[in-house]
Amino acid sequence: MKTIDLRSDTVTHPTPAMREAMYRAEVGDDVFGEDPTVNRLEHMAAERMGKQAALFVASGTMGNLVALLTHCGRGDEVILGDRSHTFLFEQGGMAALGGITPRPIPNQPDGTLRLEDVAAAIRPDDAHFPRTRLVCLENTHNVCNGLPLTAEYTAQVAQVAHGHGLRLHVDGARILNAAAALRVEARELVREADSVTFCLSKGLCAPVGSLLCGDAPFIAEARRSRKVVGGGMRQAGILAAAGIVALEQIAPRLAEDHARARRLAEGLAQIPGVEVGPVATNILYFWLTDEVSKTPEEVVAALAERGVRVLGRIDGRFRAVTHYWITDEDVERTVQALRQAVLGG
Ligand code: TLP
Repeated sequence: MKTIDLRSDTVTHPTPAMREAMYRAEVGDDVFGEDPTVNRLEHMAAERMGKQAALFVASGTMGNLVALLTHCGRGDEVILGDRSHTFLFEQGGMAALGGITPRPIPNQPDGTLRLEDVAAAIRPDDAHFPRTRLVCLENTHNVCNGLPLTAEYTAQVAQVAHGHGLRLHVDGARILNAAAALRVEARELVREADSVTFCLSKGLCAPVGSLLCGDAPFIAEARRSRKVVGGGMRQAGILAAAGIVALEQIAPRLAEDHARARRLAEGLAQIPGVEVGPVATNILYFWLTDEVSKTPEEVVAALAERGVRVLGRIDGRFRAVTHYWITDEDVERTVQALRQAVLGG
């Protein structure tokens, strides 16, 4: 029986076309800037995000960290959402490694930050305070139901940030999902942002890698920051080759994952005792009402016995993420499995 792994889109394995491209990749030493496949991927990524340049990094976490290290100096402060991945799930790397203070402000249920909250959090010039340097947004917003932020909203945040001499970074780990859901080009979503990270190794199926994009001087500086955190990779074209296939072949089909997430949500919502959050991309959250006597751990275990894996520990909610390897039949099987897990039988 196939295991239906909905814990994350990070579980995706590379496609046969990716493995073939990796096998054939032309490589060189990327620390010397001589890996033609990395150079091609960086060029494609910059073009896609409408920025001058891009930098291939090992992970989304590294992309965000390198961005923050490049935008900020020691003692500077960053305004970001209190439910953002960078604040919650990146080990406070900005503080640990960069001496940068996070200034979390409330994420609204749709993943946005209120413009007035952003403006109010910006520090005045006073020797008592750190200097506010940067605002971060997350698109799609992982914990906030995988919802996409619009181009208009991001431009408004950029206006507030730039109006105060700050810069704007977007953690766009899943920005191509946002673009597919909103039916716009990704570059529109980050037009006013100073930098954006996006990931190849989530819904795009590549085995490893993310890209940090921005203007050429910023990326030149980011290249230094990447090196100091040990991210200078050598014949990284082996990895970049899979990323090129991801952009060419997988990015155009992300809407299929979104349609399956919607169908999954509709099916799960039919089960008595199960409630489902809003779904706009490939991430969906569901939870159990009080009338269900089973604990979340029991439900996760009962699903696992039926070959279905979900995450069950995000604010008491379960998370299911659709991706390239999830079929229509898997969606049906998951609905049946949850029905049995919750209702018994
Ligand atoms: N998210 C992972 C887990 O860490 C939670 C997942 O399964 O969703 N930004 C966002 C918005 C992310 O969702 C993630 C990973 C990252 C950054 C970090 O990317 P990696 O795992 O490549 O360091």
